[in-house]
Amino acid sequence: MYDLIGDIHGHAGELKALLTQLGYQPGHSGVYAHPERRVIFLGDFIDRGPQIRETLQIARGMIDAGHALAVMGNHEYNAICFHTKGPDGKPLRPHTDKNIQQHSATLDAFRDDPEELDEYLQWMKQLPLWLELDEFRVIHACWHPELIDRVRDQVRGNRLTETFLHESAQKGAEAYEILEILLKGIEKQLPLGEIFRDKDNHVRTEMRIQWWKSPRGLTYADYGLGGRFSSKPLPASFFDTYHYPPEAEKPVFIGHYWLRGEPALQSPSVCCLDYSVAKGGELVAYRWNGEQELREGNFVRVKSFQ
Ligand SMILES: [Mn+2]
Repeated sequence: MYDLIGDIHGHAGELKALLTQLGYQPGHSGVYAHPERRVIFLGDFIDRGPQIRETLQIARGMIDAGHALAVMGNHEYNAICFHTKGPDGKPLRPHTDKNIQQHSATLDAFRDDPEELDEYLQWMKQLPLWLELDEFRVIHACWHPELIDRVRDQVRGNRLTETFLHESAQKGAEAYEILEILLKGIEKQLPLGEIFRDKDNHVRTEMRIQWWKSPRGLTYADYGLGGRFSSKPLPASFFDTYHYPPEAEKPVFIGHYWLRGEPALQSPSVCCLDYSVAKGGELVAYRWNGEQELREGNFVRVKSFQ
């Protein structure tokens, strides 16, 4: 049986508290383990938080010892690109002020040991982009069967190859567009004149969407994520947008969306476990006991120590 754990972002204290609450205990080697259960981490181990090295140490220790699995988050992907040079000698992710700032907590955490960071980056590179188990699916931001098939065809599996990584860093390339969706979610361009303000009050013309809902009959407010949207109905041009059916044969677990408040299912078949521990929220797990129908009673939570 599995316990799925959402985005940690360097909050190792909360991670240890959550593991303890779930019945995992550190063994002789200090690796957390449970006699009957394994953890699945949903990605985004790094950036933002105060204990990034310890978070990586705990997660990697559990994975290496067979007590956990994990998928890659967009922060791991960004870090890999930040520290990998292209054929022109420039980093795949430009070292702009914004990109440095987003990654600064991790850079600071490894300031005195760049070799250790290097080793973790190699480890991050081989994290699967998704997991398909017999009973459920796991991905950081968006389960999209057609795009997953395309990646699988190109990389012959579920992990980044050097070729795919380099292609994915070229804006506009197929690999770029695919990884954007799988690791960051689906964004839709709004019709002309339709704008909204995000949480930082910036005017935006693209809306991140709730891909677990069919857009037909919904308003912008029903369908958008991460902002205050109008209560006007969505235009017909949105109706053919991909959605994961609520009656899908397998549930999907995701992280990524900085949710707040009382944990709840996104749909009968989609469960997001990112409750913003790095912004004063909670670190949340879903305790999966073999059920095909997800239950809201199965969330386990630890409040942010901030
Ligand atoms: Mn994320």
